Amino acid sequence: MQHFDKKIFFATNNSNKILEAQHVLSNFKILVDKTEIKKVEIQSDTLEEIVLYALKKIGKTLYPIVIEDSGLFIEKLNGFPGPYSSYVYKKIGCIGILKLLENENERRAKFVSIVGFRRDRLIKIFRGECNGKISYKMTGTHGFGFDPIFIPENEERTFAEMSLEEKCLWSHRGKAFKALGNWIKLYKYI
Ligand code: ITT
Repeated sequence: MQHFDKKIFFATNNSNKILEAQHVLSNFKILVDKTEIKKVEIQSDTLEEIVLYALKKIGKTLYPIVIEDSGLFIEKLNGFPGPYSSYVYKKIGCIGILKLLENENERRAKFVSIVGFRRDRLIKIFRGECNGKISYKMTGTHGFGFDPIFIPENEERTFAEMSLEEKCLWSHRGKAFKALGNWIKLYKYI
């Protein structure tokens, strides 16, 4: 049985995000629980703005809340889909992205994750990035979203071919939640 000292509440509809956050934060003895609090999502060109707006909308809370906004930024497509990744994934999926990059050798891309923390009036933002490239075909069955077409730097496998533990070592979300964990540990904020 794992022992947890602290607990934070994650406002998200994406259960994979909760699993990944829990994996990273268990190293800091922090338990992650889902909350029914809604993440109000505005459309914006920056993930930071989306996260800050949502954190402000949550209002003052006694317990610590986190939210996260992430996106896939493809170099050749001038950063598309970026902050619109969720919508684009629902509309065209991995196959649609592969089509947009058909016959294209410049396939560099990066995932970005912005994690927002709020407790009472205190708001903090953490950023994680993962450079890589878009594969030529979908491979792997793990993970979610664009995992089957994203190959992180210094790897030959897509995120979808890795275990959750391996993905979190390199991933944007892994880095952002690790930064949150380190900050909580340092300042004993919860
Ligand atoms: P919440 O807003 O409720 O947290 P969401 O899935 O809608 O959940 P985002 O608005 O942050 O999350 O959308 C980011 C999208 O980018 C997500 O739906 C995926 O399609 C894609 N994405 C982000 N991180 C990813 C990852 O680690 N692996 C694969 N795709 C990812």
